[in-house]
Amino acid sequence: MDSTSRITNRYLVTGGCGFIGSHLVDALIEMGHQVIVIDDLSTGLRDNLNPAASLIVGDVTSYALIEETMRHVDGCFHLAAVASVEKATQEWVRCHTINQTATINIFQAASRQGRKIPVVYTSSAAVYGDCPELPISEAAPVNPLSAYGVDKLGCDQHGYVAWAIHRVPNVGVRPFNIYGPRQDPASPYSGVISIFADRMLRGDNVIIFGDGEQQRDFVYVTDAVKVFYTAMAHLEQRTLKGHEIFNICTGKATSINDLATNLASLTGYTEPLSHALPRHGDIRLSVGNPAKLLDLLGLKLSTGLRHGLTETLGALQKQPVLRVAA
Ligand code: NAD
Ligand code: UD2
Repeated sequence: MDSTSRITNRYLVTGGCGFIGSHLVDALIEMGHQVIVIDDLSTGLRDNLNPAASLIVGDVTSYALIEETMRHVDGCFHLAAVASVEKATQEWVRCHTINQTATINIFQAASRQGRKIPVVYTSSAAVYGDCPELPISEAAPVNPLSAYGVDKLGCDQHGYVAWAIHRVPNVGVRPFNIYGPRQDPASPYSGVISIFADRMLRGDNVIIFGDGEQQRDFVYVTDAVKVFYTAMAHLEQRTLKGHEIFNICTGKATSINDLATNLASLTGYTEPLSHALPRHGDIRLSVGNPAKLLDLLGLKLSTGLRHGLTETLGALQKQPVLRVAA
């Protein structure tokens, strides 16, 4: 499956109305594939979804729904989750069901079709916790610091079982910090870039949790989705082992203080930046090693932070609510 392929496949994308999922759906449709989305619209938006995709408004924790839908597809990209570390702390049991049990639903349904359905599912860099090895490779020790990270690690372990026992070929991707258009700035649980960008454009107060010297590896969303569909292509061509894990990262570290300074210069924001207590379970240094992405998938995620921030700001400024506020 690549942009030059003439084969049309039908894919299930869970969470396809969300931030990353909707960009993945765009890319799949652009390549000529058919897409069915399951999304409960809890954080995703109908408006994010490419009109060529079919939407089932439903819950990935429903096994019956997943099994029925899986009958009609050639492959599955599983992104639906509660993506906020903070929210998964507050709603522990509910988020466990969505973030881990639903992934087992996907694997079991994929194993029960006539042909085993390949799955690319979404783990997270949160599985590494405060990792002693920097930059963090996929072989680094795992030590999640939050319920969210524990559940994502559980997905990886079930991914192993899905192949080793049930012969479902699968890849787990561990995104570091993804940003770009459609990351909802209105939610307090959104990513730091969309929150800071939105608040600076409005002239509102920006809060840095902790001293701001925590570091993140920021990846532009259209780079991130390349990893999903390239991994699927390799599963289909059987050029990977039946269970593999890939970081989605650039290898470049940016502190939250530097991010704020960068965004302030792009938006002309001159207000002083406030600080508040660090978040519970906040990882100090999160920077990935992209070597395996290059070695096995031939991918280098190269959109520079400044370019990505400029694109993100441009998209935010086009949103109607901001035009009214301006
Ligand atoms: P998002 O909140 O925009 O997307 C998640 C989507 O899943 C939303 O459309 C939401 O409505 C849907 N969803 C949630 N619960 C559901 C349920 N029970 N049934 C059906 N649909 C449901 O978040 P995102 O940033 O696009 O995250 C996508 C995936 O990537 C998630 O698995 C997340 O954990 C993972 N991830 C994201 C990042 C990041 O930096 N954004 C980093 C690491 C991992
Ligand atoms: C991101 C993902 C999460 C997970 C993890 C992987 C989002 C929303 N979450 O969590 O799904 O996979 O990466 O490790 O993308 N911050 C501020 N001020 C704010 C908001 C955030 O200082 O207003 C800080 C925050 O304390 C953290 C950093 O910015 O140190 C990044 O926060 P985030 O919520 O964007 O993402 P993170 O790394 O907690």
